[in-house]
Amino acid sequence: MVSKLPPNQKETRLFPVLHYGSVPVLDRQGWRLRVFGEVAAPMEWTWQDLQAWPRTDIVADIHCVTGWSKQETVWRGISTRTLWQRIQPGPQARFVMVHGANDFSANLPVRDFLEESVLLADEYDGKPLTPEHGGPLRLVVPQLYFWKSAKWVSGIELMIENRAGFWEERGYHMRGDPWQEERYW
Ligand SMILES: Nc1nc2c(c(=O)[nH]1)N[C@H]1C(S)=C(S)[C@@H](COP(=O)(O)O)O[C@H]1N2
Ligand SMILES: [Mo]
Repeated sequence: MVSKLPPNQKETRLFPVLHYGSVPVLDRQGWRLRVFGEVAAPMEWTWQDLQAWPRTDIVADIHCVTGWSKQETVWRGISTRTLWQRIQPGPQARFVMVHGANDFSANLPVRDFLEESVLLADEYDGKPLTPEHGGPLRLVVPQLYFWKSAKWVSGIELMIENRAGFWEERGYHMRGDPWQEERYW
């Protein structure tokens, strides 16, 4: 059965590739995931380190603010809740800035970041995530417009106060709930 779409979205069966700038070439050897900001101690992990972490599978509909939605996309990766257990978040951390390549960033409330189905995904549809879709690692936040799902993630910054990310600075919504049509602000 096909689920309902948020207002003013159309289903696509393709998987459009959308981003600012060019696809970065990231080798897994030199890659690092850093957590910094409002944490007891900044931390970082190599690609090798992350291989020992448990994986979670999700099936989710994704919604791009430009109007396409793709239903039942299949992802595997690390639950943001797993990451959260491995860091020491400051008691005042309320927002997260996810940093990707080409100075991309996206801000979201900690509550959205820690929703059950939010992943740091390294597989799409049973295969390693391709560079154009954000490989080696991207965020997938199915409950918000897809621009919050930063590709080529290398950093996660915990924040006390909210701050606008890349598209948010250019007028996109600070939260981006597709069911409320939070496109711009
Ligand atoms: N690093 C980075 N991540 C990004 C973007 C970007 O420009 N840079 N664009 C966002 C937008 S607007 C969308 S719709 C999705 C598209 O992901 P896809 O190319 O895998 O469909 O990536 C999001 N993540
Ligand atoms: Mo988008």
